[in-house]
Order: sequence, then structure tokens, then C-alpha cells
Amino acid sequence: MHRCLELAAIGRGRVGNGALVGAVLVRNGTVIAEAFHDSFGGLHAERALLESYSSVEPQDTLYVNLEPCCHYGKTPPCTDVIIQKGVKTVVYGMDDPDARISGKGIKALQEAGVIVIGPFEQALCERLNKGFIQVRKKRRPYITLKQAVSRSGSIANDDGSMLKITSPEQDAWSHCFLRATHDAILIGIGTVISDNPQLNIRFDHNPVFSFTEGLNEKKANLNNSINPFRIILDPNMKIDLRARLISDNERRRTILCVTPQAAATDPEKTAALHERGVRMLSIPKAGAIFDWLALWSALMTPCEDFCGITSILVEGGGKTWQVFRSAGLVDEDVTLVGGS
Ligand code: AOF
Ligand code: ZN
Repeated sequence: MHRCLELAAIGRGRVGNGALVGAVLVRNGTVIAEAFHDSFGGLHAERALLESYSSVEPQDTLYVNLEPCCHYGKTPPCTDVIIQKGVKTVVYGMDDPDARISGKGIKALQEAGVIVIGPFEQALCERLNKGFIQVRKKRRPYITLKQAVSRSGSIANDDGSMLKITSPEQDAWSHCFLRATHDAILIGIGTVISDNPQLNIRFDHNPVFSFTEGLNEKKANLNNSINPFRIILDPNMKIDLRARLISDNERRRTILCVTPQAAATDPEKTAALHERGVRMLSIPKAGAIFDWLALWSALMTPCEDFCGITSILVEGGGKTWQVFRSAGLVDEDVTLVGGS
């Protein structure tokens, strides 16, 4: 199951608003085949494995971190291929929260005489798919708030400029355990102006953590990781065209949220941003802040080459944290306390 989770985690950034799923076939205690869900709309993990591995034997056990699906979606049901290929035992990690499945996948397998064991390592499995679960159950992304404060309680210098608070070790931890475990990083325009950040995954300091929380034995594999999307809340489109987030090589993975009025008021800037490939979302306001439902809908719904996201790390600044906290939108609150 741990191997399933490691494989599944490679799907982050590739499967859009879908589930992160890995599958492993074991014979007499040895892994003989493995696969994972590697793209939005692509083959599910179990099907990818079983379609490429033809000689399943009765003593083999299929491990998968999510209940196998039993619906016709973008691909046919995984339960069908499991039954057809003669798999006799399935160990699964967690129930599928998708209403089309939830329990029906297990039932279909059992009715066909397959032995189904699970949920197994449920907490770890649910942790990896926290965003997918949240989107299916609450219709909004999973939101983690990350804050760094100095021991004296400051978050910035007195003039508002950036104060380096965290140590290189803390940065490595937050890049591995926070940035690499969310689909997107979100900041307010104030932080773009004060810090001009890059918001990507960098390891200047000895990366010893796995991307799958709880499984520390493997080193982070940078080759497999995709940087999270970068979301900027900029209702009045104040962004400077020289800002790194909309100028660097990954600007196509920047999502700039502005109001329809702001976009209409400055058509030249809007056109320049479009031309660069920055993803522009036009979101109406509800009172002083964006209409959350409109924002979630735009972020979760696949559209053209955008396949949707399921989890967001809110990195600042003070005003943005406050907005998320007072709206009751925080699923997890992480504070890193700096040394001085
Ligand atoms: C599995 N194995 O590898 C995945 C599953 O739109 P579709 O057809 O891709 O179906 C998406 C749903 O299928 C998704 O909401 C989740 O419930 C399940 N994903 N199931 O057995 C997989 N990725
Ligand atoms: Zn499936």
C-alpha cells in the first residue's frame, strides 16, 4: 500500500481534479507489476496495470489505495477489468467519496467472488487524497494556511518589506510537505508587490522528505514533481507586468483572479497578460471579497487545457490569511516559528 501511495503521488499536477491512485500486483510477497493514474482522463491505475500485465494468477493480490471504480466515466469500470483478468484478492486503502462509486465498487467485486480486504492504511490514503475528498464532499478545494512568524511575532519588516523568518531546514520542510502536497499556492496581490515571490518547489537544503507525508523512507524525487499552480488574488488588477509570477518560464501555471470590471477597465494590460499565457479568471465580488462559490467553481472545473485543482496552500500575506480565517475556509493551519 505504501508503494501504491508513492506511485499515486507522482500523479499530482497531472490528474487535475481527479484522484491520485497507484496500483501494485503482488505474488508470493513480491511486487510483479505496478502502475498509477498518470493523466486527467487517462487510464485508471488498476486498468493501466492489468491491461499491460496479462498473466495474472489466482494467488496474486492487487493493492490499490482507492476503492476501484464501477462506473462508466472517461474510461470503463476498473471492477470489470479486475474481474475479467481473474484477480481473486484486492486490498484497497479507502472508500471512494465519489457518489457514483462509494461502496458500489467493493460490492461489485464481492458479488463476482473477489475477496476484498480494507480499508487498509486508510489515514495515509485519505491524507494523500485530501483535496480529491474535499472536492467530492464539500465542492471546494482543501485549504491549508501557512504562516511564518518570528519569535517576536512579526510577519514583515516595519515598512512592509519581506522579512526572512524561516531557516533553510524549515524551508525544505515546507517545500516538501506543504508546497509539493498541494495543487496550487495562493497569495494576495500585496505579497506579490512586497516579496515578488516565485512560489515554486526548491530544495536548497538537503531534501530528505518524501512527497507522501508519513512515508519518510524515500527521498524526494525532484524529477517526478510538477510545480503547483500559482494563484494570485488581485481584484483590481494591480499586478506589475514585471512581477516574476507572470514573467518567468512557468507563467502559464499562474492563475490571476481579477474582477470583470478591472479586466474591462485596462484592456491593454489584460491583452498583455493573455498574450503571455497567464491564466486569467474573471471572478465577481460578493461584498468586499471575491464570490467564493464562483472562485471555487472556476478553479475546480476543467476547461480547455486546464484540468482543475483540488487543494490550495494559502501562503499570505496577513490580509489574505485574515480573509480565509474569517470566512471559515481553513482546513489546516500551519505556523512556522522563526529563530529570531
Ligand atoms: C479508480 N482508479 O485510478 C482512479 C479512480 O472521470 P473518470 O472516468 O476518470 O472517473 C473519475 C472518478 O473515478 C473519480 O472521481 C474517482 O472516483 C475515480 N478515480 N478510480 O478505480 C483510479 N483515478
Ligand atoms: Zn477506475
